[in-house]
Amino acid sequence: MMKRALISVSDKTGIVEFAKQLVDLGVEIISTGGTAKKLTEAGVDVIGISDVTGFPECLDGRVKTLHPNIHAGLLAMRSNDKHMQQLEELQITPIDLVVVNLYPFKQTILKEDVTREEAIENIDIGGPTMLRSAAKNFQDVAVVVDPEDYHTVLEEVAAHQQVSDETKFYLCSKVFEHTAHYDTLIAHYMREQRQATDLPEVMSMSFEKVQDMRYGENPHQKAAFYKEVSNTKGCLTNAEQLHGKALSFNNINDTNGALELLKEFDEPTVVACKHANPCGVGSADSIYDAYVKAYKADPVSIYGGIVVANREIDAPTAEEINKIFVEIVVAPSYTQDALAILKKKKNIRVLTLDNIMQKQPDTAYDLKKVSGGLLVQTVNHALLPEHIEVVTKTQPTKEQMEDLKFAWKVVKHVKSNGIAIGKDKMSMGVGPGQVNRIWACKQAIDHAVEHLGEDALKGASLASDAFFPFTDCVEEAAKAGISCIIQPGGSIRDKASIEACDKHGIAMVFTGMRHFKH
Ligand code: 93A
Repeated sequence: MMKRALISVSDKTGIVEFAKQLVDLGVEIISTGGTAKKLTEAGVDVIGISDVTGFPECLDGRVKTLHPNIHAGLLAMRSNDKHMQQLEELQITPIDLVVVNLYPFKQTILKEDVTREEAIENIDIGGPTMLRSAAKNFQDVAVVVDPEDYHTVLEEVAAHQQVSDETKFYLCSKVFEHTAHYDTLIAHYMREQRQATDLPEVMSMSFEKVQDMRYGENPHQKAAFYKEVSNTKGCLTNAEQLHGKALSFNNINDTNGALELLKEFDEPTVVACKHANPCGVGSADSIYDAYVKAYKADPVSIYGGIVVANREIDAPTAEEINKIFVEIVVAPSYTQDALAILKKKKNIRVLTLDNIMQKQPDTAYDLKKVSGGLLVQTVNHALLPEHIEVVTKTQPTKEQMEDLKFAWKVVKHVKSNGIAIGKDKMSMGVGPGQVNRIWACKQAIDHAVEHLGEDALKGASLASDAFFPFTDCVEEAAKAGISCIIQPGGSIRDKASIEACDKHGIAMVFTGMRHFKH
């Protein structure tokens, strides 16, 4: 039978109504400062917490409920005679229901210009302690951390004068999830405050659900999309969808890949992606020209693909996009006309993303789940080291150097083994995800020849995400007319590759940095 409830909430939504109904059901209510005030003002009878603890709330509220009269009342097992006898001796009344939600730590740290003091003051100590005490004793105590559950509790108490075992257990598991998440946020905040770049002994990151998805990578897999609590500026989790069906699991993964590549470019750029690999990339003075380049680079694969742009999309660009079927478009904004044009197509998904150029902070992690474990690394923000070295007799021209850097940016975001070819700020061919470098190379060349013609590669630049183990890629590049190569170097056969380049008059640059992406 439910006799006594303790209510102490920061988020006071619905609390008056809930408390009133509890009182009507014969439950007596204990409450802390602000909550007690609110309830009393609304005409609800409450017992002040100090009347139970025999102690004033002190230290500006830092100590309100941290008292054995509260915690013994929560932790005593009703089925344990010794426990119940001790409560009697100590004149402590058992508490049957705890309704607590915590100081708004998350909302506080997400505020602009929040001070450390303010954040720390919003670390709730007494609240989680009560939640945990009550949840540990779930067989006897119902514990509510989410206002969404008030309704269920009231219904059950109204019907049976108590909360069912099943509901109590459900509420208990919800509490431990909640307090774990709360503590994780605090731990994460502290790491950020000390700008920690080391990898912690335990990975206690936690994520909040953005949405359930209809299915995962395949229709028979369940899936949901979660977001980090902080550090999400410029991330897809913050995009706003203006048109079309909800994004699927694969849509999100692929769009994320496209955005990561887009963030490498400052000038107006469009990236077209398929299955998280770029199929067309173009940079130009206008977003229209950038799109045309990205399209021309591979007018076949872009079909049903993802297009991301780092400038506002205008009407002419929208008209171009609409000529084919594109699944997703993401841009910082759209002109009204452009949006109206894109919206004409039912099946396109149109999203805006503020801060589209913003990268994650250097303290962010890149996580890869493996069976039974997690691989964690810092994000790959590096592009090129300060000094790169031309290792051949032939030197690249200034324009070729630009092309090399362009191809290098693209290849960084191609699945390994990856090769990317570029010319005049346009990707020409991409060879992604091959188990053998020469295949990636041949594929990139074939790709270019197929879409742009035999002569297109004359004077183009080729980038390889990792070193050439043999001279075969240089030979293929030479046959295709490629004039410059950029690659990390570092193979025991580098000398042979350099000689092959010299033989063909190709300029080659060693970066000393590789960009595997598996
Ligand atoms: O400062 S606390 O960590 N110390 C406590 O003893 C304590 N007891 C409850 N915070 C404490 N609370 C929290 O106060 C609750 O979790 C709740 O969020 C808040 C309600 O305070 P009030 O009723 O004064 O508005």
